[in-house]
Amino acid sequence: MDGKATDKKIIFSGIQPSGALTLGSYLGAIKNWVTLSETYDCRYCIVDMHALTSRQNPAELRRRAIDQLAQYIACGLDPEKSIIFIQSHVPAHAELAWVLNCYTMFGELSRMTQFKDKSAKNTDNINAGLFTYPVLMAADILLYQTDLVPVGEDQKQHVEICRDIAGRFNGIYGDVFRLPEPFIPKVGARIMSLTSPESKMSKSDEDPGGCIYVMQKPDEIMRAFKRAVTDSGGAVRFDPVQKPGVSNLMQIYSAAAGLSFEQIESEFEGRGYGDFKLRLGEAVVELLRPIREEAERLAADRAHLESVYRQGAEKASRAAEKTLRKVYRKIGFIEKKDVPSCPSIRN
Ligand code: ATP
Ligand code: LTN
Repeated sequence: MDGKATDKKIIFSGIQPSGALTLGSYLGAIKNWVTLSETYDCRYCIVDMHALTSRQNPAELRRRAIDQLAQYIACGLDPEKSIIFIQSHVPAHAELAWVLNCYTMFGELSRMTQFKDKSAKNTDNINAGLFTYPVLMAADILLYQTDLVPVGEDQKQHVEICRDIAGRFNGIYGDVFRLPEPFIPKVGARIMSLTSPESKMSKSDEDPGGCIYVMQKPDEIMRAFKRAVTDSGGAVRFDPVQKPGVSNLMQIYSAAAGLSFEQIESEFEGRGYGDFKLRLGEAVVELLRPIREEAERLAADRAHLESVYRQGAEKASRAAEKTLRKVYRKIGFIEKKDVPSCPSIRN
């Protein structure tokens, strides 16, 4: 599991502990993580350093990171099979990010959609970290010689810039980094807000009614679906242009219940939106119930969670340091194995 101990493909992904996990991130990313972890060599990260790009309350950030760890496990990730860790525990991420900053162009970062969206929304805190966010993400991915990055559609551009940076670096120094591919689900890649289906369901959404959270209680989930925006005409039919609200709900139902759009259309033939929303709410409640219950149980066992993140950091560091050492050698840094202040893990 450390480095490239097997011939299995390497998977890396992460989520910021900047808010509660949403149904969007579950269906767009984590659900795939669980499936992939059965066959591949996976690293799943809680990217707390990325979360700093928006202002965080320190106590809340700490609590959310540990809760997110419990939720990863409750979703079906097994720390014995996958490396599960917290980004700030592995300093190689910050170190490689600095190096890669020097191989990333101002112009290409200026074109990133997420930077444009987030800086338009947070005009009082357009910090340099928000701008170089994709470089830290590239470091996350490249440190582990990752083959596949399971993410939602919105992160595709970040994986592309990561490939560009890696390709540029390899072009100068030879074959240092493996070029990763995004791995995006067919259904659930872009779940939209329940109240404004033109924008993505997002944990930083100002309207909490637009979001379903993994840890939300059944009655709140049912209420949120009941209030979800639908479209004119009463038919449950998949048509993202004419019927964006209903089509989004169908995406959720399809991903949650494992049904095709045709099966959903025929199930609700001649029935109204009310019936559909009720059934959808029940399906999502049943999907999330075991996750919520298991996460609550795990969150109470702090000692276990601590041992998971400690072991995760140790395994991740070993793999990450291997790549970082190679990078330092290539760019012309003097080996630090003889420098006493460097932790032993680095030697
Ligand atoms: P923020 O609002 O702070 O940007 P977010 O809710 O978009 O956060 P992220 O932490 O950025 O969530 O995303 C975690 C993972 O889940 C990413 O792989 C992302 O692509 C995926 N994801 C997030 N929201 C959705 C969504 N609505 N539909 C599908 N996938 C999603
Ligand atoms: N930018 C991602 C989070 C993220 C990530 C990563 C995803 C940070 N580093 C590495 C995949 C691989 C997001 O979800 N907003």
